[in-house]
Amino acid sequence: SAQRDEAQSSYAASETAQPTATSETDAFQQAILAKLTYDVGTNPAHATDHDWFTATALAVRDRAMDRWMVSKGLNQSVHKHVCYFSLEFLIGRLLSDTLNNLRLTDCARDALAGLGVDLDRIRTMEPDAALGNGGLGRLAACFMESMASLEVPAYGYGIRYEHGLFRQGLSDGWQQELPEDWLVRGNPWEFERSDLVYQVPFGGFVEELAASDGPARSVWKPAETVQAVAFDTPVVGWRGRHVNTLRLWSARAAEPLRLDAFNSGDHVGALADRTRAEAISRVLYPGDETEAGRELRLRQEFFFTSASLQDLLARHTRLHGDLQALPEHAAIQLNDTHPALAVAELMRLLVDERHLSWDEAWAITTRTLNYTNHTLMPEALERWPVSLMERLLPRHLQIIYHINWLHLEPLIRRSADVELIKSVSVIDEDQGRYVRMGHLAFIGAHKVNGVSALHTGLMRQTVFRDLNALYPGRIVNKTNGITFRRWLHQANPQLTQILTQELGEAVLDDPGALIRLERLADDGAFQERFRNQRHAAKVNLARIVAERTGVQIDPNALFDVHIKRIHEYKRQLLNILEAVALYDAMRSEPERNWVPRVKIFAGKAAASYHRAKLIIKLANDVARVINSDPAIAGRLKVVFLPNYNVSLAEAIIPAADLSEQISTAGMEASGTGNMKLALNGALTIGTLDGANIEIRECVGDDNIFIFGMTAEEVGAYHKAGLHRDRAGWSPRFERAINLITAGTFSPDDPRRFDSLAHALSSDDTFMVAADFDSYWATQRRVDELWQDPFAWSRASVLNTSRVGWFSADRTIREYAEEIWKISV
Ligand code: T68
Repeated sequence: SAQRDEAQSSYAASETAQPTATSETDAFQQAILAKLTYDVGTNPAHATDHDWFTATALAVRDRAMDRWMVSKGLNQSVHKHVCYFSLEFLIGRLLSDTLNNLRLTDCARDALAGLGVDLDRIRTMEPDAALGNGGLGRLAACFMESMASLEVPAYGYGIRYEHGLFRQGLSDGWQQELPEDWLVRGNPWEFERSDLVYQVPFGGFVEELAASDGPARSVWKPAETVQAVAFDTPVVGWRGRHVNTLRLWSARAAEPLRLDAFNSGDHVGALADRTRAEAISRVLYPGDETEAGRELRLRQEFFFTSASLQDLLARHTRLHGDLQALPEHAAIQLNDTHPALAVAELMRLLVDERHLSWDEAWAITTRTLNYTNHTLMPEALERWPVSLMERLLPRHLQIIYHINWLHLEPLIRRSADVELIKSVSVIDEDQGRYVRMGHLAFIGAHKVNGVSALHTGLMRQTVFRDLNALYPGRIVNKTNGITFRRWLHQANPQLTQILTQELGEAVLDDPGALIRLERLADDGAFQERFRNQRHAAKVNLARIVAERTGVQIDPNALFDVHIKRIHEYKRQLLNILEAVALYDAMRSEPERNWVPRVKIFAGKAAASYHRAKLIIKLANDVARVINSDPAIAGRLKVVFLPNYNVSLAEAIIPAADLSEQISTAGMEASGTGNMKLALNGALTIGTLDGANIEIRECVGDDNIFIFGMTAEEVGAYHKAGLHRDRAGWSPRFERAINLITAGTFSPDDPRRFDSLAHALSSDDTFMVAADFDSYWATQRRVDELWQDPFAWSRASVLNTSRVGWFSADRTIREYAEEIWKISV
């Protein structure tokens, strides 16, 4: 009822409000009110903030519809379109994004204000669409926005998970995974296409049918069929010029229930088949610690791959007829190997269902598919047990074997080295038999790409070395990018305002214009505006930190930010150890002129990744002790912000002074947070890894803090076995470890972190000890620069001005030109 009172008084306010400024605002206000009444079914007197959000989203969505229809027509008639296959789309909220791209933000703000409603408040009512884990899923979302903005005709294909990435709670500093429920209050952006349904078969067996007039035909007799129902979301490009479609599949059982069982009293069992079918689109990334979990994951992969390919073929047949022309009309991009079954499924659809010859089908498949690799870490390369694939997808296993045979046969014929044959085979037979999905994708693709220059080079030298020699030129680099519309214009309106004032509106359309900011880097007055804007963002973040953690932080301190998934290779542990060492140093030399610093961590650990969860607990334990120690007088604070997501990132990034990009060299394929932070004026402290290397090339050596071993040195270190030797530990590092193992931060359980310390001394795979001293020394250089506000601001401005190249628009243009052969 409090809410109702608030709404009522808002309504009263609206009656006395000034007449709105323009007829556009007026019209928009009427549209919102109409949505509130006719679609939400309430009125201003009773509307909750969420009701207002829904009404506003629906009114905004209407403004994109005409363009969507035009774009769809265009997408279907033009020469070629992209199908971006991704098991993840980490979208976040859409209201601000859509308003911004339609240039309707001010109009909506005024229209709502006239009704006594605050746009900034109701936009927080929208739940994040968290249909992804991290960088890979966010990249897909940035690419979708960028393709729409560049008017590249595209469909995104994925799964409409009912539950996205878990919500992270903290209980006494331990991560808790809580279910996420983004759809419970409805989703105003999507359109259910109840009659756009495909049948996705599973299991059963393959029958070989002898044909009188040719070779035998294979007929798959599946045991089970699941329906894929399409849900479409319009993806509005910059200035609303083009609108693409994100098509997500929801799983539905062929039969809603077994009525006979239900009527005979088995109310639960009657729904068992339905539950099993619908499990496919129930959750993002089902736990893969159990056999059942792994099987569900494979079912998800096949489900969305098959439905998407069927949809593409149906569209192509309807519009163009001739299947041979598919590669001229569509380019499929496989986002990692999760949709790699597309190689076998497209072959099956073309050969078994459309009766093309193998060779014709193979030519179409390999000219249509492309594959993006996002990791070279052996444990992250997807492999499926042959036995599981045989049970779930018997026909696909046959096709994969045949593909592999045709691929290996020339090598066998010329008596190639056995080791070579083993290394390029799609089947890994070293210990048990597995299908290597990366190899399958590689062989079935026209182009294979890495996501940064270093990563692509390592692809050629390591995992895909022999395949690269067999198929020279297939591997290309496409360094990642981010959409500036979300990560600058919308996440940081204050900075954007400064940019447009100085560089003109053109900077909104062309990130290349940012470089003209360089001339202001040394301008004291400009620097002050730049700093003021940053200060405001820091005050805002300090408020969020206080609300969510109870910790008070000083916006004048250096905000040192480490935000990303928690993973050993990303080395949050290295950062925490530096905090411990700094704390130790501050206590022993309290009189020194220490730079006030706030270390801000945020990120989720995989539910089954116990060591990563222990690192979260360590961060929280260290934070508690440091934050409450009067001896250091608040000069160091450590905070762990729970439930990191896209929306929280939008608040943290504009407020970051220092960006932690400290992965073990050679392990982070690219990183994209590094780009977002640099764009918003943070200085990077980082290793020569992933896109950090290219960021350094753009911003210049003097405006980035590089430390640690190179990828090559890490390789040599491993080879020499030095990571198993604690002899080289520095006294400072040793002291930091000893403080932790002495229970300084965990008096309730002094042994809590022994396993972490032990791992560092017996097998420091991630080079935490080896890189520590260099990291420490570099952090002290950071302190030094911070004490010179002019020099720091100069470097900060230069970061913003020099990273225009990392726009996803540049990346998408490169994909379009070199991989998709689509003119932009
Ligand atoms: C990330 N990968 C890379 N994977 O780690 C990062 N994996 O360097 C890169 O910038 C980014 O991709 C974009 O290219 C991931 O995010 C996953 O999220 C993932 C999910 C499921 C299975 C395996």
